[in-house]
Amino acid sequence: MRKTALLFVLLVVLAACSSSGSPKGQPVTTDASTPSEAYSFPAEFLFGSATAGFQVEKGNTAADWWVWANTQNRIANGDHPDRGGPDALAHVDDDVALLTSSGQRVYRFSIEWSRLYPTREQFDRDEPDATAVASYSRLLDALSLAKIVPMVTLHHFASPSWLSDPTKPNDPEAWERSEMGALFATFAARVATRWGHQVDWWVTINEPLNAAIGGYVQGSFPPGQILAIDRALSVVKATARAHALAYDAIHEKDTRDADGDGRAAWVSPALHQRTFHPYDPESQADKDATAHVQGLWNRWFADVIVFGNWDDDFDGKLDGANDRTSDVTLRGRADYLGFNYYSDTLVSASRGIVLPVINAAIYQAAMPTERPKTDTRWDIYPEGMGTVLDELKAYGLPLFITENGIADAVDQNRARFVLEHLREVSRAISRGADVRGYLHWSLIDNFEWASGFCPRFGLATYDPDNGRRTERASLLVYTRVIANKRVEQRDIDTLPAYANGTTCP
Ligand code: IFM
Repeated sequence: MRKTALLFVLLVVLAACSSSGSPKGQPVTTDASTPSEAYSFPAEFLFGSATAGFQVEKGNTAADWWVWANTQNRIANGDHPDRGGPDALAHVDDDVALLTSSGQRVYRFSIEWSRLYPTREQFDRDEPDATAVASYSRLLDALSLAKIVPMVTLHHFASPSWLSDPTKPNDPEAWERSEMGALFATFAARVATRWGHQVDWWVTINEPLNAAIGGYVQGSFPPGQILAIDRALSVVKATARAHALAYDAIHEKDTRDADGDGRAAWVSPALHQRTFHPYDPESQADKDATAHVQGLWNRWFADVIVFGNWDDDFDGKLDGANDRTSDVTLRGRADYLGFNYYSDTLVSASRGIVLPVINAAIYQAAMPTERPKTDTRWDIYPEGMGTVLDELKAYGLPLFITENGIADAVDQNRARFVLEHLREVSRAISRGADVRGYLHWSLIDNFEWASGFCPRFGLATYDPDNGRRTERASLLVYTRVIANKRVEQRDIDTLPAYANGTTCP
């Protein structure tokens, strides 16, 4: 980290140490001369961080992503999850120590289907891999001992290779297989049966739309298809149905209230919410396209699982022959809405690759805006956090920010990024959003899918030779927010302005 940035971070920490309590959202005076606006959080608000199994574990040879990572040219720089990752299952105590020392009270991670059941035979006989069971039990026990609330994801992009064979891209694999949803629900039921006494917070499927786009539109995820729009849409539909099945399965099996809040299971997908703006703000066609894409991206899935409203042709209306409203097999399948927020999107009706069905081209990186960029060239846009919270508030459910973070290898922007996004969360709470928690992505640097190890999202990093963890300076800033349960405007003002990140593929 640069010396000047380190100095600023130290100043922030010292300033935070000297601050005093204030009512929510009220300006406070922390010393005689310097008034500072404070953005506070409810006492029970859960601060934490998130990871995902395939991104932090090693040796998951039964995952489709492992096969994919072994395929030439699929991962940037020839990276491979087994060469140089944080090896989380071998460093449970180290990671729990990171959580504990920073005061984090919730940790989201995934229990990997393919690690638990590496073969179809083991799945059919319900004979989970003993080492995998022991590893996840050890993690859950360590979290329980440290009084850290676990949030378990059941599908985070990776599928068992016995259900998803990336070497057969033209066959229906993974969510395209008719049996996948029911098998996923069986898996969910088994995990809930085994660990439900320790887990109340469940994420069924992570970012179902991103997985479909990655696999069938951009070709960066298995099965590597490009512009296969119909297949992408059928995958989105399959994941919505699979979520509903898994929701029911978890509720049937997890009847034990681990944290004593009166509810045994809180179940949601982790949606990926974004803000959207017209590429050309003067163009009516771009504005119309933006409204359409925003509705599909931010609301299609939530409308299905909350209201049972099924927009089969993705036209943004419920008037088609196969559209349905209030479908009892789908509605009411969310106890909270978990969502990931990272950045903004530009939408054009005519410029670039106009995709069928949505009739628009979308831009999410290296956008021609004035905003500062992350290492992955995403816009830094904290205001968007407030926008998506206001949008989701309309569903009338508790909200949980299941991911928010920044690729920032030199940690020059992360402290400001965390504070400014949390300021928006606090403001949204003041406007009436029922936000239960915030998870930073990520606890530790990890394998960023097709981009390999270049993007560094961690509050902490690690030595690839021995796995030793090192906290980044921004984690100290997050630690102070957690301790004080508030963000001070003065702390934000003390930090250096954002600098554009270095480029990762
Ligand atoms: O690393 C990913 C994660 O797996 C899903 N949400 C976005 C993160 C950053 O790209």
